[in-house]
Amino acid sequence: MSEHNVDLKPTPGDRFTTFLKRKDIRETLAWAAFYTAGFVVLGGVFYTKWMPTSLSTDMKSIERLMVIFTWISAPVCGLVLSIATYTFRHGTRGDVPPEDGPPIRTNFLGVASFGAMAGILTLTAVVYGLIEMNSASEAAAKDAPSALIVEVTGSQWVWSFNYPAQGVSSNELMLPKGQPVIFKIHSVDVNHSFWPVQLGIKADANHFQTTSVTTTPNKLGRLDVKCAELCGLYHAYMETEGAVVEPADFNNWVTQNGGHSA
Ligand SMILES: [Cu+2]
Repeated sequence: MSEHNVDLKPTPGDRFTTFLKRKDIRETLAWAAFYTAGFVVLGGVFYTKWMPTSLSTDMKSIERLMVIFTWISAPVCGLVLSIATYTFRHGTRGDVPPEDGPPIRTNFLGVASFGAMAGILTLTAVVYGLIEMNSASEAAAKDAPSALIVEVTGSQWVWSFNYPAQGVSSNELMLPKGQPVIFKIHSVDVNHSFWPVQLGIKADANHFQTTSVTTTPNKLGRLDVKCAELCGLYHAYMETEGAVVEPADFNNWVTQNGGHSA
């Protein structure tokens, strides 16, 4: 009877249990849990604190997206870092390298579970991104009739803004709170990228085509406008400021700059 038992091959479950009992695997998994937890906390608690102030719902949804993507990538990053940490702590030093371990690419369970995990995480990211994008463009279409039009021109290395309905041009981006705004963006030379940081939007500024992007500022505050496309020697200095202000203050600004309230 006992001889029979000895001859039985271990089931996949048995092999997995033995695998989990190994000292190196336990240490690696402990490190993986530690790093994963670290990235989950980092993404959920600190990222949003370090990000610029949010002055629109688009910026809020970008923040949420960053947090969710950080959480999705946390276990992958945790696993890679844990293997690196284990190797670093126990790696052999000296002239004679240790013998290779068994190859992981022939381990069906290992390859299948890694593939499935990567697939599920990537699909989650893609689907979530598409849903966010769709709801943003739905909102843009709904807001279009009441929107303020701002023509944005990128040139080496200055941003300029034209408000056609108000008859005002400026190098600072002034926006009234609560009104949807459509940016019509183009470049007079090379490719730039229009990035009003606190609004959570970014769009290419090209020479031969006008791109447009829509958002609604929902909070008062300072705006930083930067170029997000490497566009030459002074690319890093291609920035200007602006503000989201009360509608009455916006109208005053328009009149002070020789325009008329639309
Ligand atoms: Cu630029």
